[in-house]
Amino acid sequence: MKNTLLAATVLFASSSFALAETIEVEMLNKNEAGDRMVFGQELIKAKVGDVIRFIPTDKSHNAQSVKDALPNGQEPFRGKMNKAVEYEITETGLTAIICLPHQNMGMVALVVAGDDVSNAEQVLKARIPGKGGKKIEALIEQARSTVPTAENASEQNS
Ligand SMILES: [Cu+2]
Repeated sequence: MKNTLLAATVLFASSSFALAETIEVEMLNKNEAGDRMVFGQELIKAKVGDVIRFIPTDKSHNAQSVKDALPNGQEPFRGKMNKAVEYEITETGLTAIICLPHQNMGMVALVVAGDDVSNAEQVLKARIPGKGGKKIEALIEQARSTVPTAENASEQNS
C-alpha cells in the first residue's frame, strides 16, 4: 500500500512538472548586481502551459504586456501596481514585458516561449521608450543567439 502510494506520488509529481511550471519573477528596486528598477529575470524562458508569476517584492512596480509585442492569439495582461500578476503562456513566441512607471529606466523583460523567436521583428516595432527599448533589443539578440534552430525556421518561413 505504501509503495503504491509512493509510486503514484512520484508519477503525479513528475507528470505535473513536465506539463507546466510556474516561473516566479520578482519586481525589484535593486538586484544583486546593483541595477535599479529591474525584473529579477530579464530573459524568461518558458513553454506553452507555463505560468509566469510577477511578484511585488519591492513597492511601486507593475508588470504588463506591450500592445502588439506578443504572439498572435496570446491574451495580453496588465498587472496592478504593487500586486502579483500571472501571465499564462498559451502560444509560442516572444512577449515584451514592462513595468509601466519604470520602462524608460530599463525595467523590462522578454518572455521566450517554446524557443520561438519568429515574431522578433514585430516586437522590435513596439515603441518602448528609453533604456527599456534598448534592453528589449539586446534581449531579442540574446534570444536569437540562444535558439538558432527556431531562428533558422523563421528565416525559411519569411
Ligand atoms: Cu517598476
